[in-house]
Amino acid sequence: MNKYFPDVEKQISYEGKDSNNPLAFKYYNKNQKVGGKTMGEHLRFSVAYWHTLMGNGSDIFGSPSFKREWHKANNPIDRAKETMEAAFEFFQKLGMDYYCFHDRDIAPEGETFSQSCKNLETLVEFAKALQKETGVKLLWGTANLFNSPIYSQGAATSPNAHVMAYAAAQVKNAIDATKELGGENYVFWGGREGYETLLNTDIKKEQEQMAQFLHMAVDYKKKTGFAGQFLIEPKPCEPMKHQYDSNVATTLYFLNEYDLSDYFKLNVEANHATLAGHSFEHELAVASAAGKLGSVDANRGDLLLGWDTDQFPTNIYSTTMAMMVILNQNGLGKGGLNFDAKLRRSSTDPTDLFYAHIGGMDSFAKGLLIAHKIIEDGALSNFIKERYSSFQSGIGAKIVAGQSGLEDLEKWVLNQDKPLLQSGRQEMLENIINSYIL
Ligand code: XLS
Ligand code: NI
Ligand code: NI
Repeated sequence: MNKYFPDVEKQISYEGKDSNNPLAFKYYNKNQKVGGKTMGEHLRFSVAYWHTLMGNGSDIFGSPSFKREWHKANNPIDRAKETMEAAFEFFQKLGMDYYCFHDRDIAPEGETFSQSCKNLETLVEFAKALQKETGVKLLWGTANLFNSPIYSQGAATSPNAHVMAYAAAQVKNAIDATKELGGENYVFWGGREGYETLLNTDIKKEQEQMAQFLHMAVDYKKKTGFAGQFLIEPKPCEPMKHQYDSNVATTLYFLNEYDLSDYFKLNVEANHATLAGHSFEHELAVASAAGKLGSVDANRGDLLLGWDTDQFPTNIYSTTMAMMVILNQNGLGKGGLNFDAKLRRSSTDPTDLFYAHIGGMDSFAKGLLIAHKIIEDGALSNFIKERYSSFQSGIGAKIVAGQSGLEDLEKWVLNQDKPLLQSGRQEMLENIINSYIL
């Protein structure tokens, strides 16, 4: 396929860090072994269909600015098919193994619900053939439950039962589409599941609805034998003021509270972490500590802008910290690193999509190499182990074993001198990290 990206003639290749070819990888060398796995297996990169294929450069103040041959056909089905052809040409030229979509990205909404379902079926068939031809796979599918005006007061958490039912029917079809295409995961992102004002909202009722909605999805997954992993993607706000899955810890609590924990993992997005007032690595680490880090939406925000700018990741410090969490939990399993990221409105050419993804992939590849070395050398883990070593023997071991209560501890303390505190050595450790990065 060579139609929509004529400026990129052949597949992007790895040329090493001294190359000055802007259309080559400097660090991402797919088959290079890092520890026991190849870079490709570690990183499992994915293209986000909505930004990369559907993005047109418009924002709330401005009209479309991108030139896209695949957006030109008048008939919506023809346009969707051409967009998908462009997608697979892009995936192949980039050497990308995975992609992700919303139902309404790949197939246009019809006049009626049943027409929308038919459109989706048509495009799923089309995608299936292209996946077979190219070997590109679906990392995850999802339903767009935020664009249509009917969802303006929530989808699963709408005050209107008909709307909740409509969202459920849409999710059923999106799960079917994901299953048909061999999707390895299915994502729930609740952009409209939240509220604007307490004056018209029953929080408890809405959260119960959301739980019930997710239980219905779990039942359907069991019934149909869909083997993909269900993922929830937390975000604190935007488009709603308060979103129920506001960060990792809140989402973990919600899953436990409503007996959903066994069926879900989390899809952690960098820019959602920072919007929640956390760092990307904090959210990854909290999810990982609970055994629930399933996949990642790899992007970055801008700390000077208070919204989801969805920029391509370029910060090596951040990718290093992220890859340390991922390597320490032995990878993402079925998950991957999905570039939920978009070009700036002024980056108007299709070739800019290549520069953006190459930069993101190289940043994570470099982060992987650095994180692997830090872990292999025990540069942090030895220090951390030593820092908690007082729990390995004596009174510490007794506490861990649950063998002492408050009274025993008081008795023990009364016979001791004051505790001796050791330095946390933060600055020294920061220097160590820099010595690996620089
Ligand atoms: C929006 C979300 C969205 C999800 C998929 O902020 O990141 O794109 O990843 O619905
Ligand atoms: Ni996302
Ligand atoms: Ni986002």
